[in-house]
Amino acid sequence: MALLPILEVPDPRLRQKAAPVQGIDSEVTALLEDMLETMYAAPGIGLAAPQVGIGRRIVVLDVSPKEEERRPLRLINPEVVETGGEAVEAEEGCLSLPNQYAPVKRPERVRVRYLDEHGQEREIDADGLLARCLQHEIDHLDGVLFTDHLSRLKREMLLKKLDKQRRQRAS
Ligand code: GNR
Ligand code: NI
Repeated sequence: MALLPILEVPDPRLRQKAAPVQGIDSEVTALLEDMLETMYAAPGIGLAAPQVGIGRRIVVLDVSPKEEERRPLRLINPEVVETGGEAVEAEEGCLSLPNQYAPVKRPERVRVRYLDEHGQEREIDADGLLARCLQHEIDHLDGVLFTDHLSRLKREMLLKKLDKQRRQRAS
């Protein structure tokens, strides 16, 4: 197991479209475990492979509120196959934009199809935080960040705050 460095904006690797996983070998299963360890340590509720510099369609996620009751999800080649409900707005953050939060409007429900770590095809029907996190992570696989869903003004304000925070930490 290993902690992986998390890339932050404006790293261009966060903007590349990730490639589908062809076969689930020991390299992929080791990466899933390293990503989970990295996500829990951050701490975060999701992590996509491009955030650790790997351009593959791999996501880990755990939205369970209690540290003692971990519910890790390992998703390979995940895709949203259906959305439902209303578009709902809720606060998002991202480990690649540390300490920056903004409300994002997304469909309330999603059905996601993916391969599990054994290569078995599965589907999840999600709402609430899980639905939001799944959409946020699948966006990362396409080089999309939550700030892309904001108005230009809100995005620029958020990026300015990130910049200011970095300059303050540096001095
Ligand atoms: O830890 C995270 N929290 C979060 C909160 C609301 C919506 C999405 C997320 S995902 C984020 C971790 C992360 O950056 N995943 O890509
Ligand atoms: Ni993120």
